[in-house]
Amino acid sequence: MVVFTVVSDVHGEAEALRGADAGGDVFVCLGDLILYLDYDDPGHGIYADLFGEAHARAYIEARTDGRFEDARELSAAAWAARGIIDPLDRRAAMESHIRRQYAQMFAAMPQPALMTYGNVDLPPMWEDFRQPGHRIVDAEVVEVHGLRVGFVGGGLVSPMRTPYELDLDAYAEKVAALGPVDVLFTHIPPRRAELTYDVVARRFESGSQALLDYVEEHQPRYHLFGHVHQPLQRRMRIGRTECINVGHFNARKVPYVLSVDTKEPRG
Ligand SMILES: [Mn+2]
Repeated sequence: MVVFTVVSDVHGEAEALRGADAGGDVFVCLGDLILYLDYDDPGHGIYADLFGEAHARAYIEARTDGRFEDARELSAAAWAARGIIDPLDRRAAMESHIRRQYAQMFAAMPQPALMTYGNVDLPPMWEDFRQPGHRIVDAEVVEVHGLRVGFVGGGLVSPMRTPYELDLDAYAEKVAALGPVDVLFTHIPPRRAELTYDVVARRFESGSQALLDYVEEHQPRYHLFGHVHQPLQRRMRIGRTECINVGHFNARKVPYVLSVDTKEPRG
């Protein structure tokens, strides 16, 4: 038996992250470490730090309504109001806030940990902040107590324009690189409405057809993912595969715990 403790969508929740590996054998983080906007508490996050809470509220409202053009205009106005006009200066200001968050997140991240990227992550920056016990795995299979455990990080292109979004082909290539596994860990779910619909945001989030095809073909025992903060269903069965959303760690503050029998034969 091996016990996985799994977090996803940590979004700045450093305090609860510290010690989140307690009681498990293997700690797994499925990404989204950064908090740009806090939909539950608009006073938190990089946008509020940069532009104030009122701006963060208006920006969240525009995005929630699907008014992405309005949201971009709000941002442009907020930068201008701060006197930061040059795109390079904007980038530098944003980057210093992101780096400050990453420093906190990686300091709190348990070690050892197996980690993959979310769509709200900047992969190149992880290299600057990872600690010796942080193993970053993406489009890769790791052997854990005799189990084949696969990882695919990142999200898919979306109107939200989050920082790590892949086109469908690039994502499918990463999935295809795995081959059969016992346990699959990804940031985004397979493309099934029950798993991708967010009942609070009232919209479909990204789900991957390539992941759904993979699960149907290879039938891993478990597929764990995050990304959809308030899903219509937290779990569902696809053939023999138990598909589980591990939950929005920023809100729940406890990891998902999965015990896997290591003696059961594969498939
Ligand atoms: Mn996400």
